Amino acid sequence: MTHSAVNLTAFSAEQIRKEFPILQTRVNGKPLIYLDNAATAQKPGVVIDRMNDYYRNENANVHRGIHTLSQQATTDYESTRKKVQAFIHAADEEEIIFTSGTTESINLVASTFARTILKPGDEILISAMEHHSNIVPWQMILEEKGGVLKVIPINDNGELILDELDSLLSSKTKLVAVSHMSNTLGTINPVKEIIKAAHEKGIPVLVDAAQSIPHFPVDVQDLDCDFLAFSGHKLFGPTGIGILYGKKALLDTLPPYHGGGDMIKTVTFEKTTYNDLPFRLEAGTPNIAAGIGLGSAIDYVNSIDWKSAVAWEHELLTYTTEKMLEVPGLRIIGTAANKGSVISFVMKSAHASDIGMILDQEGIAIRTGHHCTQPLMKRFGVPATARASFAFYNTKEDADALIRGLLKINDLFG
Ligand code: C6P
Repeated sequence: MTHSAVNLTAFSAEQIRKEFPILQTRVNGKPLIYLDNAATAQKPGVVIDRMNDYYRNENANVHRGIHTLSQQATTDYESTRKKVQAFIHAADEEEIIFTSGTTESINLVASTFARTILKPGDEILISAMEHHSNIVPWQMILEEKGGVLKVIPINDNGELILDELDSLLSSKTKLVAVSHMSNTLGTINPVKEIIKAAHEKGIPVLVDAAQSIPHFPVDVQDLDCDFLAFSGHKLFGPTGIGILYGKKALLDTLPPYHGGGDMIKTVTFEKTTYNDLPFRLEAGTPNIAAGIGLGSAIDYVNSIDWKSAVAWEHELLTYTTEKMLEVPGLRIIGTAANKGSVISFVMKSAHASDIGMILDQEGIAIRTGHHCTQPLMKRFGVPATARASFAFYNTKEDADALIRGLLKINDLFG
């Protein structure tokens, strides 16, 4: 992705951050500096207000009621499906399935698609940098079916070693599941290339877009992915709502996921017939407020200058990386050539949890630990890292405060 053509002076993170109420607050007596966006992003006021408005003025169940409020709630909730379709450029509205988040989206594919097709000895291919959500559901179904998990290795920069892809894609491979952007390393993976290679052998691909979706445009038709999963809460929307995109031809073949209301056409004690897509895969009352909130978050993201936002995050990444490399004893884990705005690091002077605690006293929120990527920690020979992750509302002043905090840690522990 090129960033040079964008006029960054016209993009004002200072202006944008005013729209996020929590970014005006103080933590431990200091102005909040929020650098834990990979865990969850903050929500603009419009999203919070929209959800409040639903509960105050519109609250009703969806898809069921003939009364005005239910009709209104259904229209508003379903409008999010259309917004998501446009946002990721899906060919059909029925390809958008509401779930509770990335984790549930992946589990849905494991419980339906993988459960149907896997035979003993079959393989699922993932990568060495996957989040536990894109490892464990596959392990569970492979254990049940007697299959094998295969892993694309990574180099010391945290980039996939794609030379090995061809030999890893065998006649036994039934699915490839790979992250678009690593939550721990920031690496942006060449998923389009992986999808092309897998498709040449007739193998479908699931993309874990939990981290990519808030940072750059994702076009499912351009990628040609078969499934794609993401969470609303990382896209400046609420928790409890996520998306599974699937190609219609594939989704049509899936058995139901959960049984219950909304996913049926007719029920008798002898036999149940199932609803059409997308409802067949969405049993029970959904998280209506969160669905409506996600629609509002997509409207919000569509209203900002996306190209400049992408470029600004890249600028923040470069700026912060350069300054961090000047901090004595600090090592960055994840130095891929193509990286999103996530920086994992370790320090000689302090353990990751100490780094997190000292920064917290300064009002700076980062994440510490294994980031739900324990195999990746093992690969890099570290028990944990500290991780600063940026969104377009972060500023260079935020980065400067982080660096001051890290230097203070060296003074305290060094
Ligand atoms: N990563 C992080 O701090 P859920 O929890 O379902 O919204 O998302 C799971 C998930 C799946 N894949 C990737 C690449 C992710 O980064 C995450 C969530 C957060 O890194 C919380 S562990």
